Amino acid sequence: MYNSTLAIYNTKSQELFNRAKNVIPGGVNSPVRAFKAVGGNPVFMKSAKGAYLFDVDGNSYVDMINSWGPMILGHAHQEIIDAVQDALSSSFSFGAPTEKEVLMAELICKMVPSIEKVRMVNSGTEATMSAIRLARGFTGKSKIIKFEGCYHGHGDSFLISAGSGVVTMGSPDSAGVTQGVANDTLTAPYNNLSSVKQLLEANRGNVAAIILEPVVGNMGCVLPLPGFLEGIRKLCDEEKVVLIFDEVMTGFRLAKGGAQERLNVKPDITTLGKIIGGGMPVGAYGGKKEIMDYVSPLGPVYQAGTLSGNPIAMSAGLAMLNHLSGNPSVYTYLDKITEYITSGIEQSINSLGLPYSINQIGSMYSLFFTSEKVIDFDKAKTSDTILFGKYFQGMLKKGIYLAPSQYESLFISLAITEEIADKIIKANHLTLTEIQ
Ligand code: HOZ
Repeated sequence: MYNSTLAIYNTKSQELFNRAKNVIPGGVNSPVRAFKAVGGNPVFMKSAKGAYLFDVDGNSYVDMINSWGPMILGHAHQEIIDAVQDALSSSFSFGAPTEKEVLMAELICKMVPSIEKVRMVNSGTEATMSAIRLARGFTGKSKIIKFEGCYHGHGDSFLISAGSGVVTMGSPDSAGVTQGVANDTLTAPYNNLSSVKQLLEANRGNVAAIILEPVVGNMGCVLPLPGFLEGIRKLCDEEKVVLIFDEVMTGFRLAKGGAQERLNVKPDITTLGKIIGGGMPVGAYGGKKEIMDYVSPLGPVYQAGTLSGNPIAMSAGLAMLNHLSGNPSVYTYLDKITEYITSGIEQSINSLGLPYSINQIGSMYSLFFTSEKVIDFDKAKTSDTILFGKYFQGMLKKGIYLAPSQYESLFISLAITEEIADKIIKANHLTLTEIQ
């Protein structure tokens, strides 16, 4: 049977990682998974159910990342399995329109009212790349403003002062991005309205879009200060700039209608991913009709995809969104259980007199190894990442699987019961005691 007493070294995971390194760059298909920021070797997973991950060596872990967000109901939820199984025998892809795509678009527009029309794509990266092309096509302007430490996938335009894996790997400005592309990306510190004003003034008439995570998950979890999102909305209206909320992480997670519903600020375009696919590779971008009608075949902005609207992915996503829209108590529970966990951790921090801080909203949170209040990228970077690595390893040994980087948010799922939350709090307390 599975156990939580880990034999992390000389394991099947180690063996697989060694083989993987010969044939996959860094042994992984997404950089943060290589554990470079936390030491040790990645754990190779075999299966997952509910709140638990099971690795190839027979160890179990409470999952605190949930596939970086999508598994909000917990793993292998029966409603998603049934929907996918039901779809399988009707073929995996048509490259032609289906009813499920219509149902999906109708449901998204209902759940996120700022979206009047939506286009399905295959990942969050595709959604953000397409959204800025659309904003440029719609406005006829070329520059965009993004925020330091925000991450919008790996499109060239976004790999400037980027968070997530790029900062984890120490290269927030990626090699391979041309100077021309970099020149069109302006950056401002998050939560700093006056620097956005300055950028708009200095580039008047040239800024097509401002893109941001309304709640950041990619420099760890960072919340907008009161008035920040409202201020950005007002500036966009005054300067005729398209406001894009990247809700790939927060969409359907912080509320049925995402961060924009919870924080009551509406963007012109929203990008979505993760939860929208129920665990399958799906993304979407949508917004005001007048903007979305610029997308081909109606308008001049080209964007296409062989697997876009894939029937299996639509089935998984529809089951997920139907569950969330039909059960509003999901969000009350997620808020309550996450607050229970973070207040337990806070108690440990206070009782041990440690200089750490926690940011939390809904079912997203981060424990930062710094005494600074983390409101932007500079503050996030004051965290002691060596200590974070020890914390990560300590938690892993106790059967708790965290994001292997200080610069990522944790995502709590509905499968976390109070009993499991107590286990997480206890492991935190023991680990924080050990690593001092
Ligand atoms: N950079 C991604 C999360 N912000 C990591 C995705 C992954 O490794 O699966």
